[in-house]
Amino acid sequence: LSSLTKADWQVKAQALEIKTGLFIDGCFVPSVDGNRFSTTNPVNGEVLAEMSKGSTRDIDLAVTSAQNAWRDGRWRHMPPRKRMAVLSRMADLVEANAAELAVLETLDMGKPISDVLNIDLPEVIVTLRYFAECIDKIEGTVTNTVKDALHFVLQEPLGVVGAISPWNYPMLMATWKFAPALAAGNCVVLKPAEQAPMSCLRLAELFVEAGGPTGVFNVVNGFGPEAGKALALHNDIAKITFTGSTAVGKLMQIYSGQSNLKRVSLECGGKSPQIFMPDLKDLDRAVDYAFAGIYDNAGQVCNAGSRLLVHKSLQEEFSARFEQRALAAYQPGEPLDPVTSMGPMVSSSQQQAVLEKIGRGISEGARLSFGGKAPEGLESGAYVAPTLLNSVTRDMSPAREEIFGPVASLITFDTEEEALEIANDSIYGLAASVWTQDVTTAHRMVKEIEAGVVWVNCFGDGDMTQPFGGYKQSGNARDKCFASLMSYTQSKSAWFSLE
Ligand code: TXE
Repeated sequence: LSSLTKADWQVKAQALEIKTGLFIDGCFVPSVDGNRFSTTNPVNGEVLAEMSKGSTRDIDLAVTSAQNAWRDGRWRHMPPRKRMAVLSRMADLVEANAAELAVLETLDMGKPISDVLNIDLPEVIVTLRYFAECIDKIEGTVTNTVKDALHFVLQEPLGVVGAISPWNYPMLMATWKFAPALAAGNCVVLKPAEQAPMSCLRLAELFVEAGGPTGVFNVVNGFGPEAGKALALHNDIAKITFTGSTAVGKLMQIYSGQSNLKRVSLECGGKSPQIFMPDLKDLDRAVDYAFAGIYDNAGQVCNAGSRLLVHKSLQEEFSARFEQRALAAYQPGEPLDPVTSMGPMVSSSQQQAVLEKIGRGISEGARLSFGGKAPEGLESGAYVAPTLLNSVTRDMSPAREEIFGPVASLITFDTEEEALEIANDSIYGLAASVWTQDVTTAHRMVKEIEAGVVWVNCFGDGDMTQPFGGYKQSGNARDKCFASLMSYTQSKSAWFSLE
């Protein structure tokens, strides 16, 4: 696929067959009331498809389908190696259908096609393979107890899991949820984000094509306050797994309390600091990570490294190289063109929100180094040019609020203590990085930073063994990793009297 040109991808986009129904019980069905919503291409605002719009009744149908599958055990009682084979085959099918999935994602969300091919899809595939491989590694324990008893602890699936996913990595964020949930033996109802509803339908269909039983994995598109809320309030959902804004994450906990006290796992927003200490080894390398950390996916990343905490002695050189290198690497363009490294925002409302937040930062005293507007020639799309706000202080809104766009805020510091104080002065705590050559400084700072992920001398690197999730209001869950799989299980203690 790497040899395809923009024209080739445009031909594929023209020929695309878009599934628009809800995926319930292994079939595409219209919503009960026949309602639909338009999904649009953020490059030009054109309507791509009229998607079935699920509401409470559709969620009920999907949950019933998943409950039936759960009760008759068609998935959880399938031998572990067979379930492993299904998820592995699904990974193979994702690979085989990569071109189609990439076009769906690019058209719907505006993400550059080369990002989908080189980042999103390989990660979807590795996530499926990793959790497939984990299936027969789930073990219980036998505890060391008194002579007249035998005590063992089983890890069992929860039941039907509701997954609510965001639009920034539509397939990948959904896969981080449904893959471990399915691997643990649960059934799933997924509610993707309404801004990018197309690709997850195909994933669920590929699960069935791979030999997954019908009813085990259902997808209901629809709006958050209708379909999402109905799912989170449903009494037959054992757990809600959510990625999205902190505000909606809080609602999830309320919905749980208002219904059946379902488990709630949350992966929410961030305001991640990238800290550049004065002794860092290679400024160009640090700068390259710094701008990739904020401009990848046009900044629509929960762990985006949106606060650049730069030691005063480095500021001038850092800013100059950042501008020069970032603008060479990130030029917004047509996402179907394989050379494009930055697409539009997911929607024009997201674009407006980002531009407003930049304007607010400037009115509070931040200095615009570059960007800050829609790039020239691309005004008809939801684009925001890569932006650097300089002279930001910790009380200004760009230092405190998630912008979720390609906007870096540069804040300077004098001492390690001050850097840590600024880094931790946030309601969020998803990720952070520290750049230093001094191993004791690095260890000290890793310990002091309030974040679920801390990178040292890099940003965003990792693999499937890495727990991904936040401290504080960035959430309470950890995606990826074996522990994530176990969070879709519950323990059962079996105590045998031997007397
Ligand atoms: O997220 P929402 P939005 C942040 C980012 C962004 C902001 C708003 O700052 O600018 O959130 O984005 C569903 N009951 N992140 O509005 O609303 C919704 O349909 C049940 C961070 O798109 O949180 C979607 O499926 N569900 C982030 C999902 O929640 C509801 C990714 C996320 O939507 C609901 C996305 C409700 N009442 C945005 N309201 C990250 N951490 O990666 C909405 N939803």
